[in-house]
Amino acid sequence: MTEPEIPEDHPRYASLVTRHRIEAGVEAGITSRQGLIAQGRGEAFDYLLGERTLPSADAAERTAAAALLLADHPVLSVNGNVAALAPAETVELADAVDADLEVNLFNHTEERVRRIADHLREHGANEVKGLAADGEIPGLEHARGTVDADGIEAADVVVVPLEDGDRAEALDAMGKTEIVIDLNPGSRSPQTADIPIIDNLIRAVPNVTVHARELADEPPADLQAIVDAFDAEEALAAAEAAIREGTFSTRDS
Ligand code: PTJ
Repeated sequence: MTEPEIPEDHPRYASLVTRHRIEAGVEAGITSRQGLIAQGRGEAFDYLLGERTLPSADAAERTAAAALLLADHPVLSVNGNVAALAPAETVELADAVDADLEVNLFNHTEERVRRIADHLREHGANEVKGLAADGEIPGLEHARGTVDADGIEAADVVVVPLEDGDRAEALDAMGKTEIVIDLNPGSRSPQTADIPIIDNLIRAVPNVTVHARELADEPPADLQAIVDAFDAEEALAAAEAAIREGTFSTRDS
């Protein structure tokens, strides 16, 4: 079924569209097959969260916008799932906060980096980093630690959606401000993050953009106050509580 054929009033419309995009991403050589499994895990957590942006996630998304606007060199890291699920939205966020886009893959192949970069350009990106591969994240073996020297290696703030725990820890050890988008609050990546966003990527990315546009003219001191007031532990705890205490509504599968 192609995207337009899924009836919009289907109770699981958003989930079906998402699945279709991931499937199409695999077929186009953009998303890894492991990306399908990652998507399934994410869906389970999203279901438990009620497939909504929690108030605590919205606060994290606003804080992420403030941190990105304050950054000297922000970079949005794009993997195969991000490219399949939200290419235009990711390009739009990069524009709103003046960030670089860098393809950075867990299962790295040059071919897939190239395809993802092309895909982002088709969705409006100008420059896409990730092909130079002349930098490194120290402490990781070559393929998983390869980045661009003037991209992620030089960044002060990085957005890493759906990141592997080892790499999130290694980026943290480099002293970067890390913004992680992940539906699992128990995952090591959001637990390592300065700003964990426990929300579905497809809701989180556009909402960070909305906040960035609202905050664009705020003085740096006010943006800094938003960042300083944010409590990462509290955000993780709120998401975990919502998952553990949420009422299971009957929804069509
Ligand atoms: O394209 P590559 O090679 O860089 O590979 C990307 C994946 C995602 C396959 C790779 O990084 C991976 O294997 O990730 P993990 O370790 O499975 O972790 C994925 C995390 O993302 C899990 O905690 C999921 O719950 C979460 N997740 C999955 N889909 C979404 C999500 N979080 C937010 N939004 C989603 N749509």
